[in-house]
Amino acid sequence: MRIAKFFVAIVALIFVVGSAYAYNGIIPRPVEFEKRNGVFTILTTTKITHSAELRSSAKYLAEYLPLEVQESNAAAKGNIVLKENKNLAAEAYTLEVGADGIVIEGGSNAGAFYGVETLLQLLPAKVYSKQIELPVMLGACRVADEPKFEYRGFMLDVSRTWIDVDGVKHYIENLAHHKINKLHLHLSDDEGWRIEIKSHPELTEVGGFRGPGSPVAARYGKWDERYGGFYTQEQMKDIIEFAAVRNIEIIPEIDLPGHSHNLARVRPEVLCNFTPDMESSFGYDTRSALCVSKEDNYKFLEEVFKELAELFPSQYVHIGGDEVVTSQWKKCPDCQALSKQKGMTSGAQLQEYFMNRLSEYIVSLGKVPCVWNEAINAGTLTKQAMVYGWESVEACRKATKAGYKTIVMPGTYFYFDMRQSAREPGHNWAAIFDASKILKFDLKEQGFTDDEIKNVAGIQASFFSELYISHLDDESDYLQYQTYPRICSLGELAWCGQGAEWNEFYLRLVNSHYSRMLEMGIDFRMMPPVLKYEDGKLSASTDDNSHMYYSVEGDDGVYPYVAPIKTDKPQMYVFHTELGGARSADVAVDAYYKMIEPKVKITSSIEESSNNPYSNAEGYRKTGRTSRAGKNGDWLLYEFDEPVECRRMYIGTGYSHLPRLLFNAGYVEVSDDGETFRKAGELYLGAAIIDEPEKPIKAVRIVCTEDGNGAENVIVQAPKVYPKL
Ligand code: TNX
Repeated sequence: MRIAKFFVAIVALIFVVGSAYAYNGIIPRPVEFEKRNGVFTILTTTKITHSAELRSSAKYLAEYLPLEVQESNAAAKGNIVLKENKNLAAEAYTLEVGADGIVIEGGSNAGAFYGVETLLQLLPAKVYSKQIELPVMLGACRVADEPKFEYRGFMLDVSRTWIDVDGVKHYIENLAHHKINKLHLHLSDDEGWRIEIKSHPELTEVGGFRGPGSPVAARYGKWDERYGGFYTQEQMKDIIEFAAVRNIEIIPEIDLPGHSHNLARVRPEVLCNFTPDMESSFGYDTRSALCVSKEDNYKFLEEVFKELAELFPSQYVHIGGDEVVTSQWKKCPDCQALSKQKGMTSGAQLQEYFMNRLSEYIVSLGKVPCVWNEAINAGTLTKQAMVYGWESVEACRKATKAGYKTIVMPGTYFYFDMRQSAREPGHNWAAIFDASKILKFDLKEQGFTDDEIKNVAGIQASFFSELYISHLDDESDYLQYQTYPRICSLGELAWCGQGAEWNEFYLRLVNSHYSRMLEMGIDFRMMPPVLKYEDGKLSASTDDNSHMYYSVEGDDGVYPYVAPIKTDKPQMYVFHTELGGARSADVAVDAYYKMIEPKVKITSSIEESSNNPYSNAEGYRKTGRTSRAGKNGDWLLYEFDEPVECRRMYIGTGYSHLPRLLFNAGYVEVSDDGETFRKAGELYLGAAIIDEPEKPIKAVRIVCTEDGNGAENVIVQAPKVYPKL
């Protein structure tokens, strides 16, 4: 046993020493990297010289290195020289660091830009703070590099959670450091319209905000405040320019004809011609899909897209097409008449009629219409459209097979709103995965044939932000925590065409890239510490030079972890690591997470839904639902057969991971005899946590204090009961 362990340690050591400096820790790894003898010293007098075409990349470099920039074709010694080399592909570059200077040759300004990005990675991480002090010494080397995918994208949902101009710019800056070259902005959704349209100012003036005072109900948090924002066209031009300097193209999306609840609240005339049943939502019209039979809708959308096509230089315009509630069209006599007249038999065909009409218009503007993968389900969508495959690998393959140019981004590998391990925040509908899984994505291994691969236009990841808004006050930034280092893996995969072996990549990440990200101002996620309980001692370890901390159940303190903890109750301890703004998830031994399921009866002032009775939640496996939204004075009562002794009880409305379909506001009451109740706190995001109750709990009641919430009903969760440790 001992010998085996020793052997493993030696092999690991050889591995570490052998590969710690693979590619000099560059991410994404370059095609060729050769270390050479000698050094070059960048002095305060060193100049950046460039040919005329490369001015933008030269000036960009000077943002990071405080050096004079000079336009010149003479390759003077001792300088950093940027020149164009037409023999290289547009985004390809070579970078040579020699005793005489640094030469970057780019196929175009874009290639030179990536040469500059690689040069930054060769410098001390401090360079990313834009405050590096010269002189700086640099080891000689030669890099030759080019990307495999022309389209290396990332999508940011600025609708559910508003991200302002500076936030987007900061994000763009860091995407560029990872050699991503497309930023797809999800500019509209049910919860907000984020881009100014001059011919229809109401879209942003009204639809840019939700909550009190807006026809659009609050959602996912910030219930008591007017919440939102939008980009004026001037601001967007500024973002587009900022991105262009960093070789990033901004692709706008207006999500249609579904996900349009916001638009429908601002312009109710876009909806279908029937009066919906609004009893359960107290008169609030929750419909989200545009009517496809109204000519005025096409006229309106043409006005919108005409402005967008002029504003965004990108060749792509995304028109959405996901998750349309087609049942709305079934109730609309006009949509039904259209369907009949065209000989259609399904909602999918009606959707494609809509997408085709819009696509035709987009094409007439000289742009490529882009759609989510559902938009080809009926098989009638124009082949001029480009498909974004998100639902599954199969959906991506289906699009490529049908002959569509396709952006491959199945949620199982590329949705960075998925949680990174079982107990971290995030969605889980597609998968639970961390940065290591993305590197394993391989088109061939996923079954794509050579012909299908020809239609793969690129790779993209996305961050949908419905969970972001309720995390805004967290210490570390949720967006960055969810997306880094997963974006490091995305950059590696999209640039190199294939991922890397995780252990090798992880060394580049930990040994070189963590410190770069800290200087970039990224609050990234680190791998959780590994816990071991042996011989009455609980120990924690990490492999990334981070600092370990622990807390003890029932005690508010957080303590640095310095040595194994002697204890017979390892389940009392929760650990995490920190490094600057970076953080790992919390971890404890399994017993800490154990829950009990005491027999409970759930009743309410609101009638239960017949499909989802409250007994679902009593069974601890599924959720129940009310038959309508909650109003002031409504209550849910949880009565236990026997008083429950526990250290914590969580009673929640809404999804457990997503604040939706809940009591927006209210309080919780506890009883130890089932008769008399005392207030035990306010609801937070629809839920109550009762910590360290003094006596066993016989019953809990949550009381709603706000009318309606723009939803049709309320989800009733099973209680979560944590036993005493
Ligand atoms: C699916 S992806 C959606 C989004 C959600 C996301 C959550 C897509 C085209 N539609 O509306 O935010 O899942 O992961």
